[in-house]
Amino acid sequence: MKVRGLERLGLAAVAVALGLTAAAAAVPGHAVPDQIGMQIPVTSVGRYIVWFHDDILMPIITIITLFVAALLIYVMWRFNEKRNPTPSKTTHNTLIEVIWTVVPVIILVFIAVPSFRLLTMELVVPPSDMTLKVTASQWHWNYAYPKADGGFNFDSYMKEEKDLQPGDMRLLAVDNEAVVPVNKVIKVEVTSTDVIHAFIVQSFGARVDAVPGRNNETWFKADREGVYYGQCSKICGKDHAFMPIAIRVVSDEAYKKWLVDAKKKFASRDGGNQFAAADAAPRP
Ligand SMILES: [Cu+2]
Repeated sequence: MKVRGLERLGLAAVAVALGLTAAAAAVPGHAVPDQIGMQIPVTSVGRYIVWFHDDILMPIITIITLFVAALLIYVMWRFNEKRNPTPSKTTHNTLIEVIWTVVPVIILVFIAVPSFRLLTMELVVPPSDMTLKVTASQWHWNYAYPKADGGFNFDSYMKEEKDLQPGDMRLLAVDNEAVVPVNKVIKVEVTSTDVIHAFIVQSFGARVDAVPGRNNETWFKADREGVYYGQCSKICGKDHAFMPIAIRVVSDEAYKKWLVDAKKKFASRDGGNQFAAADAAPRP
């Protein structure tokens, strides 16, 4: 990991000020208690997001904040009633007005370049190896696999506290995880059956709204095996906080092995496969 000097310094100062213990180190896949900062990214898009935030935005934010704070302190000291009993009547200063208009414009144009690049990376789906159809409902997710992989689908519900096994994370562990192969471009088609939900997996840098009657797309290519968690990110009703997303990224062999079992386990659900129509009439 790159040392993110300015950010570390800022966070350390905040932690000291609040009397907190040092921030916990991030781990891939989920947040940990006391963590500050983003989850460890495992896709190119995720890494770009973290780079954009840590190396571009944070330094700019820090410099502007320190500059404005210094100006305020100087003004309070230099122009207080004792030191400056007769205030000047100045109302305009063309040079300063031009500077405080042009400099923010330059900063915004500078930020726009990586920002639009990131948008392009997120929105342009590269040729995909596999399509996962994700359907949100109040309050669970359904994952449908393509016909080539068995054409089955299954619901994924959060595990109740009484069902948690050792190692399961409360509010994140689910009964059926979505399993995908590592180093493969996975196109995710996202929709909803009732209200607007949002599919987001932080470590993938993937986020897209699940809108009833609409088919939204996102994609990821995870280059590290593991379980990656996300949560519905649109307030979607009373159990909004209890519909986590769990994606297990495994090797090709492990994926094929999982498919064999999953085909049997979820075979009875074939009838509900949302891919049936899509397979019959492929989109251009
Ligand atoms: Cu939701």
